[in-house]
Amino acid sequence: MLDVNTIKKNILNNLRIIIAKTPETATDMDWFNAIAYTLRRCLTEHWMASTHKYYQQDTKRVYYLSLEFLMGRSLIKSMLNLGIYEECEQALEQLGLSLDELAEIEPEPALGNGGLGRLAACFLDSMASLNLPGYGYGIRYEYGIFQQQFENGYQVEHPDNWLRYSNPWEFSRPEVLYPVHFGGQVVEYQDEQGRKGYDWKDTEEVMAMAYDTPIPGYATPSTNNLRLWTAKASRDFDLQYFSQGNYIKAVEDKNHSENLSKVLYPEDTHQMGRELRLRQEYFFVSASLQDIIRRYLAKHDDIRGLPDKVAIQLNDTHPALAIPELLRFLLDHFHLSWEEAWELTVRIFAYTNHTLLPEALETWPVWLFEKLLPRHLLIIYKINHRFLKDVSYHFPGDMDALRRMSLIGEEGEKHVRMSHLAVVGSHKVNGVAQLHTQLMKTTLFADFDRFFPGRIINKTNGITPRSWLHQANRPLAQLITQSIGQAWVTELSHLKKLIPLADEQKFRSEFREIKQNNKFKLAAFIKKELGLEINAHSMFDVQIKRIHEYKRQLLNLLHVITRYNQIRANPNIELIPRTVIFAGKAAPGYTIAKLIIKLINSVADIINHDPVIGSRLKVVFIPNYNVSNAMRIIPAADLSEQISTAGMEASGTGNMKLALNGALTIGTLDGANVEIREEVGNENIFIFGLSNHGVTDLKRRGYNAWDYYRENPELKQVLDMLSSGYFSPEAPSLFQPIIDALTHGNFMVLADYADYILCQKRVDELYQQPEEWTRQAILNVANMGQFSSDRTIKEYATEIWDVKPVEHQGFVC
Ligand code: 26W
Repeated sequence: MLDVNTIKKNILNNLRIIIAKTPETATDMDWFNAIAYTLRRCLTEHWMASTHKYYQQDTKRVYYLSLEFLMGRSLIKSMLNLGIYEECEQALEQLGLSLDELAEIEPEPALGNGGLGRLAACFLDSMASLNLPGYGYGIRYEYGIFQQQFENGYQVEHPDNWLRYSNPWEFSRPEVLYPVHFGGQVVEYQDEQGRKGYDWKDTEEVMAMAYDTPIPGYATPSTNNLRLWTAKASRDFDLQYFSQGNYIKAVEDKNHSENLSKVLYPEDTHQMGRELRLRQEYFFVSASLQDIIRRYLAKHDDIRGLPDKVAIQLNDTHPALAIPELLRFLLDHFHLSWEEAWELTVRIFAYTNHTLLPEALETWPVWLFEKLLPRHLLIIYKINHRFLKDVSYHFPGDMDALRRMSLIGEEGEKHVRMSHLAVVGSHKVNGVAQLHTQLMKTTLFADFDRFFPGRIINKTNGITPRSWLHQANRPLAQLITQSIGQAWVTELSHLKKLIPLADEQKFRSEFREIKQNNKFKLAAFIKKELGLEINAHSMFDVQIKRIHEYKRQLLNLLHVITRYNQIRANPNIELIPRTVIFAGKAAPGYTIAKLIIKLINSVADIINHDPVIGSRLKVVFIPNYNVSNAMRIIPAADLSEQISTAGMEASGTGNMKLALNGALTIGTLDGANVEIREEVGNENIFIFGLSNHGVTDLKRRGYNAWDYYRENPELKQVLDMLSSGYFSPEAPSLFQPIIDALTHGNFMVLADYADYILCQKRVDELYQQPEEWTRQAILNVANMGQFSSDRTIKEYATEIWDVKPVEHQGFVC
């Protein structure tokens, strides 16, 4: 294990030898890199030992294919996982450096939009920590999710050039290079034995080059690999123009191919149908499969054994092209029969669904497939043909079932339904929370559940306690460790031992003091970044997530305005002071979501400057929500807003992070909230609003928003203020589209308003009793064991992947 002196020596050495600077001339970035290289050396030792072990033991491996990985920063995480955080802190102190300040230098790799990408990062952490041989595969986008700034209250997107100062955690692998083909045509031929075959030719070629990032487990030498692909122009391609003497054209085309991995698409929950996106999907899937098969064949000669050594998880449908791509390899390169190839494929793949929203379901026009991936289209047709034959055999005469279940949709322009492809080509399909899975089985995939009984299963999401408590909330982590030992970091169910402590006054006051300190820290950050003074003793009421109508930031805002009106109507009213904190990005093309941001900022502007209101109510929108900001905000939250329209949030994972850090939840019975309530008990959570059944019923009966408007004077007042331009005096009709969305929309905001306001009253009442509030907050922490991603990953490993942990020897360094 590294001691303080060795760490110091290594840092100084790295500064000289790798960075070529002296301590006198080193910038903060230089110091950061020198420290990163010190840690990296140790990570690499473990990494190579792990890789060696996997080869030696010829273990089955799992490959997590995801177009998004929201990893967050690595510096502190590496120190904690290696168990040398204190040593590093001391070493830096002796060098006259501050770890906290240097950690802020690291650009955050933000290669994801939100929940789906962050889940992938938590899963990688759990796989490594559980000693499972799990590899991530994705794209090394040159630009991650855009950086959000506000100009005049409007969201403005800026490019996220995260690689500008190079990235000390990655290893480029110029030798790991695969060709990926697009376009061309398919020619049918017969071989000498008279068997039919297909030749995909005249294609354009792009090269995929690997970059590897070690993923260390916690308190184990087990270290896995995240392999991200970058697009490189193919040599062949260049030569064609060079040989014609057209140098400039050759260079232009090089750019064209390399654009493939340029930028992450910033839409979640809205499929845009852009050609470049489909190219990205195929690019990373094809390179990953070539790599997986190469690794397998290095040790085995019979491709038929592949499912014994390989499990592939599809993170949503974005990598679903892996199914026809594997079939193509097996058929066209290994010349297996269709039956054999299909059997292997289904045994290898499993698919996770993350959303039921129809606008988020991926479909691609058949013409685009024909143009980019003609061989894959033929394969998909064949899968479909055989599948529908089976369906008509099992459901004779049910023509409508055939239409509904087909991999090809015929409404409008003919399109490939990626979710149907993923369901048919996988042996297991999972939802991400109980309610979500149940809805998958009864609505979106009802036909498939009948046809493939037992294929659709639930795997409730989880979060890694290493990032979301041990790292993000060091003081609380320390208090917990002092009280119940440190086993909770890898066995989160141990938190149950905190239950009796909730009744001890001393523990409660220590717990409360930590929360208060976290709030002071967040208040200082807000002051520094936004110049806004907030009352750190007020209730921190937090809603942090992508801006989306179904997540209902607007419902939260209607409550804020209602409170504002209450204070204005009765300036001496004694109300629990609140600071309502928002953070989240809107997709650049999602007009109404962007207007919601503007509205929050406009409301904040009026409320925060109203002298009548004082410190009783403040609204803060923290810009550029990302993993680093989440780690600042979550430990300071008192109240967690999880208020989506019931049935619409697949799971949510922010709900788990906030509860794990001692916030109480106000929420609807949606996603994992349902299970959080089961764990913490109905008396320790604020549930309000329509249930999923309530929503469906109301939709069936007909939802008339204006009824709620007419019948509720408080609501009427709020909506009238919005439509009369109270919050936008310079442009009175600015927020009219929001009124329209609220009154015509599908999200039942007004139907839940009254109950939400009542529920918020109960929140206030409880907050007035700090001892009882703290007791409930502790019980929330104590009962979050279920939501560790370790639990989730163990379930995947046994019920879907059939992979087992690998024994490791002790730490190498
Ligand atoms: C094709 C455009 C697109 C891109 C991303 C559509 C949909 C997505 C994701 C599936 C959206 C997403 O991140 N879903 C979230 O997944 C989390 C992890 O399972 C859940 O906790 C969230 O409830 C769900 O919204």
